[in-house]
Amino acid sequence: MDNDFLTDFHHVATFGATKNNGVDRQAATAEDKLSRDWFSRFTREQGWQLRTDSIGNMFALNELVPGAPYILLGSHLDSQPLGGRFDGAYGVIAGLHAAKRIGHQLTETGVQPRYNIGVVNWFNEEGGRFAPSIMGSSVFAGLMERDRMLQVQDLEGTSVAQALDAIGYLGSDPGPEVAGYAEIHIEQGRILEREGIDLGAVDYSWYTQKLDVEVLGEQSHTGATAMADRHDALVAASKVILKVHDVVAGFEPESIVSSVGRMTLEPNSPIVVARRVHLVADLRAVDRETVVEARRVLLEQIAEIAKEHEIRILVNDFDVRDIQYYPEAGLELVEKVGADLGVSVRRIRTMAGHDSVAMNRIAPTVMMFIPSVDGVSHCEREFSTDRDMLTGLRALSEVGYRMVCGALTADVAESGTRDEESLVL
Ligand code: HGY
Ligand code: MN
Ligand code: MN
Repeated sequence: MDNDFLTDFHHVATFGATKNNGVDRQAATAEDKLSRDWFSRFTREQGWQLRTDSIGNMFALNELVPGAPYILLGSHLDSQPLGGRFDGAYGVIAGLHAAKRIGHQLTETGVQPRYNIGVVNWFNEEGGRFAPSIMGSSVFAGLMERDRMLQVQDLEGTSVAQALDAIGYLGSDPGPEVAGYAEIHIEQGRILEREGIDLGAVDYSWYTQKLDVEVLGEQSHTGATAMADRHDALVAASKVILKVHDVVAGFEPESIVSSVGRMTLEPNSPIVVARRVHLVADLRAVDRETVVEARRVLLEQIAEIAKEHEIRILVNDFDVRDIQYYPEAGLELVEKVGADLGVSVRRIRTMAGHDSVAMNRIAPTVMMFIPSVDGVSHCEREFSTDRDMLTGLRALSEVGYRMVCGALTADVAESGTRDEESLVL
């Protein structure tokens, strides 16, 4: 079974493969279609039901208990541009193989499960082509409005709806009723590797937001316009980019991270002073207060830059994601499974966003990490070992099996509500 997983994992990594061992499989591209078609084939080969909903989320459903809700395992098959082959894809392929193992285990043991088992490939978790990120799972969880997301356009002006329709994955199926969700993912950081730990049990997610910055100067001739007459949007934007980088110096080391990752320039001619620059800044921190204070400092500095260059700079907040705490029962479940499997486990926060952050709002959710070599991600150098992937697959299979049999949800059902004070809703 391990080899089946590894064969599938390394096969899916060929879809959108780049020459430096990465993948470029952005949401609803032809490359994404290849991975979606593979997901569909795998589902049908198992005799499971395949559903695609109206924001392109795909569900592979194995109905064990007629009419019962599903324990969903999953993640996302889309990638960043020139991204890594592990981010997301590992969780979807491990989810499929874990669901297969769970089905076999139930048949062999004759245990009557409480719930059904399903696997999900969420649409556009990455947000590289269509912003915001974590889109498909957020629409599913009711956190983003589906029709608005279907109209979101990429830089070429193609909408989500048009792109999904073009690859044949603009569905209309209802999503499954969910009793619980479990996701396994690469850590995308250095902690597990540095401490030699096999598995991370994610206990909370950092506070994050994006800043949409529009720098509006005046177009003019780079050769004929006097310097005193220029209102150069690119010079002002460059100062904003540096301020976004430098703002973290005002806080505890590694308590906040920030970068501008996207910049578009108009008219982008070598002989024209730029009239407009559009930037997206990503701010994330251990707590809300730190992001709010960093944002306040940046808005002040941006106002000064606008005044100095006699131009307008418009700043809007978006993709704001509050800190979230994963249920204590789920953390204990991962720790118990780790002990039973003889793998080391530690609790760990996530700085990156994940589909589990959305799902944690609507169902008891478990999020696990395996080590990332050198802690890198969203780049072709992203790497995790086969050994660590197989350890994670074993853990996901066991966690999923216990959830299908009622763990986590049974505790939740008996306690009436989830550990509310630990969840920020
Ligand atoms: O937003 C995130 O952190 C994820 O990588 N899309
Ligand atoms: Mn991811
Ligand atoms: Mn990612």
